[in-house]
Amino acid sequence: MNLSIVEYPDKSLRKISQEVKEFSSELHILLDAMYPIMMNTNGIGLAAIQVAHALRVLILNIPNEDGEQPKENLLEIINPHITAKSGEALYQEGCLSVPQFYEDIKRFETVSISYQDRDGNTKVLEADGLLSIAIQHEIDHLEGVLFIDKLSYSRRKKFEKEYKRMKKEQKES
Ligand code: Y12
Ligand code: CO
Repeated sequence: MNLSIVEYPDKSLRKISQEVKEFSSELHILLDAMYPIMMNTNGIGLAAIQVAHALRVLILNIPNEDGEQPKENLLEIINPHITAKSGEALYQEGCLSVPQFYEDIKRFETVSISYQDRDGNTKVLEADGLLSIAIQHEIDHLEGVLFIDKLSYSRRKKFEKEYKRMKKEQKES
C-alpha cells in the first residue's frame, strides 16, 4: 500500500473518521503501511486520516528515555474513547500534516482511553506525559480537528501568514 502524508490546508483533514467495524486484512495492511511512513518522517503519532483513510485508526510510538522508538513500543489504537481525563498540561506540539510549525497547546494532563487493537480486542490505557498529549492530538484528528485550531486568534493569523509563505517557498525551490 503506497501512502503519503496529507498536508494542511487540504480539506480532507477535516473529515470525521468512521468507526472500524471489520478487523480484516485490509485494516492490517493499512496499519502496516502507516508504521514506516511515520518512522521515516520522524513522527511519533499518525492518524489514518493523515494518509487519506477516514477511519478511526491511529498509531503511536513514543520515544523511550534514550530517544529510541523500538517497534515493540508501537501502539495501534482503533476506535478510541476517552473515558477519564484530569489536570492540565502545556506541551509544544507538532504534526506531520502541518510541517515546520510547533506551538504550545493546552491539554489534559492525564487521560484514560478504551480502544480496540488490530484484532478487535478491547483494551484500556491510562496515559500521562507525552503519551497523553499525543493520544489527545491524534484523537482530535479523528474529529477533523488540528492542533492549530487551538491557537489564539492572533497566533492563528500569524501562523496562516507564515505557513503560506513557507508553502510558496517550497513550491518555488
Ligand atoms: C506533541 C503532540 C503530538 C505529537 C504526535 C504527532 N506529531 C508528530 O509525530 C510530529 C512529527 C513531526 C516530524 C517532523 O519531522 C519530519 O517531517 C522529518 C517535523 O518536521 C518538519 O516538519 C520539518 C514535524 C513534525 C507530538 C508532539
Ligand atoms: Co497531527
